[in-house]
Amino acid sequence: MVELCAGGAPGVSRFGGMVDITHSVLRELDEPFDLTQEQVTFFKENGFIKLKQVLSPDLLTYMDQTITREVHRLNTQHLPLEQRDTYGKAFLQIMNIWVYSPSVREIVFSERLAKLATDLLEVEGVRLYHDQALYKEPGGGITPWHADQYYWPLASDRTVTVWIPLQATPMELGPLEFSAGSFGLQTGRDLQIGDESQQKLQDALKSGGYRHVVEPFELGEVSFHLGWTFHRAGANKTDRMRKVMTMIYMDKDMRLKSPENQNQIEDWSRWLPGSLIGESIHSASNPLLFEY
Ligand SMILES: O=C(O)CCC(=O)C(=O)O
Repeated sequence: MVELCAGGAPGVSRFGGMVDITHSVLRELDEPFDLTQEQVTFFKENGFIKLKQVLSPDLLTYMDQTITREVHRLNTQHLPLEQRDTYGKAFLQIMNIWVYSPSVREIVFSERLAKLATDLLEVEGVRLYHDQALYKEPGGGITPWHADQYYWPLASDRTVTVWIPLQATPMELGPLEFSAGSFGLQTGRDLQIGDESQQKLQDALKSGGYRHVVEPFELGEVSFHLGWTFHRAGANKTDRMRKVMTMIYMDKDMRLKSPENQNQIEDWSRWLPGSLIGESIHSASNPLLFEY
């Protein structure tokens, strides 16, 4: 593995040559990664997609070091796992890290990933809703079934999350699982993450006949899922942390809708400050990350 050096200083590549690691990995963040028409169609039909070899091992090493440092610095959850509720056991959740760290900002502002989001949503461009690191601790519990958009006061369904595991993620580490095509299901859209959403949605998705996609993630593989696609994750049965970074994107012309629950009221003031109901969102908290 390449030795990483801070601030663009030279490092030693696996082939023994001197390379400017930081600059070359950061370049990859902005280089385009093109999709096939089949991949766009798959996403449209299933509401999620898993894409292999989107990020190189060297870039992931850099992202792991950069993001994990901030997760440890910003984490405020110190209760033992057994004293937390189901949501609290699922992961350490550190949100909008780009605001606190210029290095994380460069990662979150990746044009490669924002263009992928734009192409999958089939829109002209995307803004950031917020980022979040989701670190499932050793022995951490399941992430219950849910749809993210329950939390968001956003007027259209043109929203997508990129889920980026910072290591290869075998089954025992708790990879993200999807219910293919479930973005059309209306049942359960009013449920926040918890024991009730897990139980009710498990039954509803099973009786609706949706395919449950449960697979490991290779190193470099990422997934994208729509805001209304139901998803979950298994427990972390290992003694290692499951490290994941996510970014939530929305159509660049997204409008704010009237909030429909308390969580949406809180998200409005937290992630969409100054935005007005019925108007398009363009605050400094929601930067435009890619546009054709
Ligand atoms: O990482 C997890 O366990 C859950 C992720 C998730 O729900 C999401 O990214 O929307």
